[in-house]
Amino acid sequence: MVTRGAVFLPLCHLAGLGRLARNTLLINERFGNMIQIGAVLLDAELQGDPIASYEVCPPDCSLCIDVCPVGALDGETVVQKLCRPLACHGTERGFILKKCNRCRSVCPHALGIGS
Ligand code: B12
Ligand code: SF4
Ligand code: SF4
Repeated sequence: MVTRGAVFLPLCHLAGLGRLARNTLLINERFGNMIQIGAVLLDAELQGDPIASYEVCPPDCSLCIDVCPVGALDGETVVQKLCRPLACHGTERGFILKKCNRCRSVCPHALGIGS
């Protein structure tokens, strides 16, 4: 199982696991964006699910962009330098604290589309 070394979101999209939303996170129809992604490397060829085509972001929704305290989102990407100190805060003792995940929790699809 790997969590680094591959950029998951485009791979997940191509594997049919969901769509990328304006908050730059993957939304799965059933589980929303509250999914932790991992990968297992295999030397077998597997059949992916069809690429997801459901709508994830209503045209007029910008809740995630508006809620970001550091203005890191523009609807297409995230400015890592602005987000990282909040999303991935390192303590003096070497622990990582997630001080912010507002763009994730504010989303009406956080727990699934239509949930
Ligand atoms: C570095 C990293 C960060 C950085 C930078 C984020 C970023 N988007 O680059 C920081 C520290 C800011 C960060 C923050 C957070 N992250 Co983060 N992060 C990662 C990590 C380790 C690598 C991503 C990376 O390399 N980005 C660098 C470049 C490539 O990103 P980019 O140029 O913006 O490209 C992205 C998009 O443009 C798009 N993209 C690019 N090319 C293409 C092509 C196609 C065809 C498509 C469809 C898409 C696409 O996907 C790219 C990858 O994100 C991944 C895990 C992984 N191994 O992938 C988790 C990951 C993306 N993070 C995750 C999460 C949950 C968060 C936070 C919510 C953490 C929190 N506080 O709880 C915040 C959210 C901030 C946000 N709105 O994005 C989850 C997302 C789960 C999901 N449902 O989507 C992941 C997948 C971790 C996991 N194991 O589940 N993260
Ligand atoms: S995790 Fe917080 S700081 Fe980072 S993009 Fe989301 S709302 Fe902005
Ligand atoms: S808050 Fe609105 S714009 Fe942002 S990801 Fe969720 S549905 Fe899309």
